[in-house]
Amino acid sequence: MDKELLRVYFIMGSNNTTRDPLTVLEEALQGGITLFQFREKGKNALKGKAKLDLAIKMKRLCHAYNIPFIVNDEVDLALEAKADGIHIGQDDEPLIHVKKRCPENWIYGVSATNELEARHAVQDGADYIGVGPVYGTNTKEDAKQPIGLKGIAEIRSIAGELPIVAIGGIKLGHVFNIRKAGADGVSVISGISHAEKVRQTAELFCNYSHFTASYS
Ligand code: TZP
Ligand code: MG
Repeated sequence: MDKELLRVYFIMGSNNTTRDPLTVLEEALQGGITLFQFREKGKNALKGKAKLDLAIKMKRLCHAYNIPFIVNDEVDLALEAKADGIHIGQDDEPLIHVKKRCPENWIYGVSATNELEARHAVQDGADYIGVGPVYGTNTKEDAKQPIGLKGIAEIRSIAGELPIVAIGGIKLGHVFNIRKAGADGVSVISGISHAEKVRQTAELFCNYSHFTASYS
């Protein structure tokens, strides 16, 4: 995959905002996010048809802005919504199984917290690795201990040329150091979805991440 897609990877489900999730997504798209992941889980998450309907609406919105639409964890939902890719965690169906029942041209992302998990993701043919949590986060209830910038740098050296994106507690002020530590971009939930001005905040994440890339 083109690692530029990871520059500002926005992730959201309906419970990551008190506003209309489609409005929030559209503002983030207007701000220039480069990839989107639908992550509908946790308290008050939608189920069944309501979840699929929102996924399809979000995919259409992403496509109107030429941005790929990725689904978190749920392979069947990703297939039904005709997504562009899937992101799986360490507790989900293994990547090699997932790849057998999904299109070859999809984007396949895997989460890794340490070097061993990163090594497996590379061996299993991930297109990118989501690395974290880098900082503390309130968004994911079962988040592991933060790995910091050092954790990013360690996984960068394992991943070789494979694109990596940092996740977990990322705010605008972190972007420079995260890129310097070797990540190709930032994955952000609350830093964008809870922002008072979503479009402007997404735009700033894009500018900061772009600036760091050209500086380093
Ligand atoms: N995986 C590791 S941390 C995290 C996920 C899904 C949550 C990130 O959310 P936020 O609000 O950007 O800290
Ligand atoms: Mg998962």
